[in-house]
Amino acid sequence: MFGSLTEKFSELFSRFTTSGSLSAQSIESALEMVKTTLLEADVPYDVIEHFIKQLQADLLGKKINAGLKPAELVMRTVQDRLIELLGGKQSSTGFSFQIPSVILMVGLQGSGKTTTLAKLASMIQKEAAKRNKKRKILVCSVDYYRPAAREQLEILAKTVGVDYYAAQATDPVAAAQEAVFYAQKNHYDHCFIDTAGRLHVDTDLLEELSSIIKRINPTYTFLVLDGMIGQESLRVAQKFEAISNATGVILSKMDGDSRGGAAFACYYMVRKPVVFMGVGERVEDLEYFHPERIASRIIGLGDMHTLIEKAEEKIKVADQKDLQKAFSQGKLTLQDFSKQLDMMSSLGSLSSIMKYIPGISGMKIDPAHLEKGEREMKKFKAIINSMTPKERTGRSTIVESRRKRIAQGSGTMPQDVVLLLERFEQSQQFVKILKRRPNF
Ligand SMILES: Nc1nc2c(ncn2[C@@H]2O[C@H](COP(=O)(O)OP(=O)(O)O)[C@@H](O)[C@H]2O)c(=O)[nH]1
Ligand SMILES: [Mg+2]
Repeated sequence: MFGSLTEKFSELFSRFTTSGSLSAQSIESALEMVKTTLLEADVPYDVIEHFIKQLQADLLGKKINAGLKPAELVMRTVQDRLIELLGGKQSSTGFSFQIPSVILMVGLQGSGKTTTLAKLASMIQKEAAKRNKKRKILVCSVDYYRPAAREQLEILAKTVGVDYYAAQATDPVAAAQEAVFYAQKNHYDHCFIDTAGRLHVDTDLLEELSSIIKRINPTYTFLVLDGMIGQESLRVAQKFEAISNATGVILSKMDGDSRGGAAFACYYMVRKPVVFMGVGERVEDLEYFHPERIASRIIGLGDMHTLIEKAEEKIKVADQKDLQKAFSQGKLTLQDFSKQLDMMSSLGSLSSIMKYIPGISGMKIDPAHLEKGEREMKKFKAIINSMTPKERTGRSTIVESRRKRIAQGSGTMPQDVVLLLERFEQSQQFVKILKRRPNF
């Protein structure tokens, strides 16, 4: 996501570790590098100027104190200024939607409004479920320009389990009004309105949106911007912002090739915080945009907070408990080992987990290595599945002839079975060591 930015920033800090001093000259050359990095990430020039000037003033005025190495000082300064640029420190609980509320999605065609709407609805439900609550959600599309647009939302509504409202009116303003009335009458907690976009911002579109906003007076208006198109999306945002007084921005498509420029400059250019970001096509691919965590990711410090949250969400409590039991008893079976592998893969591919881990996020890792790791995990799963329950729980030893049979049964080679058993052995050792640690 912020791959190349992270890589460059990590490189920048490592320079200071080796040189060990913080002279005016070393600061100058470091800032030059920051500038190039940001230009490559498609950050608008005036945002870069502003950022560099701030860093310059901060760094040149600073004295090295005994406790802090130059690299750490530079890193902290960049981190502080970056957090500020991305929208400042915010509450760590993320965004909470008031009840009842009307939520309007605006943006260009293809920016991701409809998909993001479904993601938000799903997120609201999940957050409520964590507190044993249920939310009544209605969604409605007033896109009368693309024939399939409303159908797309209807299908997504089914997928996430919320109600879809098909308006009688075919005029977008009247249809939006109708949906909001229906939601009020039927006591919905949240009513989402999806609007039509255009390929470019034109007066027709802006007038239509203004009329909708005047008529329904939404509680929240989210401006959805395509994170992949960098600077261009920011110009679009400025035009939308003039009419919509949006609550905030949602950057979509921050997975893939996004160079991060839009995320970097959005708050400065549009004066609206980025609240969420889309990181994939599935309904669960939505994350809060915490400036502190994003700054941390960009400068290569990773984002353990988000990784832990993902883990909590994706891994079944029962599985967590089983493993905890295995750990506390200091005994791990192949069955548990297989569960661990499942947990890893439920979090995503190795490369997608990596970016959250401090120190690794900025590193260039050979994709071939990662692929090998993923292939190995799949093989291990298949091998464990081909074992008998007794073998899986360690009640019978796996002799050579069984190794061959297991390999055949799982479509692997006998040496793969040996490798798995070795890895498992290491894991067992690890669990024993953990058990010896107090407070575990
Ligand atoms: N990779 C990726 N694709 C996305 C994301 N958000 C939306 N898309 C895709 O972008 C395309 C346009 O999305 P859509 O919601 O229909 O845009 P709309 O015209 O603004 O309603 C669809 O193919 C989506 O699957 C995202 O966060 N990541
Ligand atoms: Mg749409």
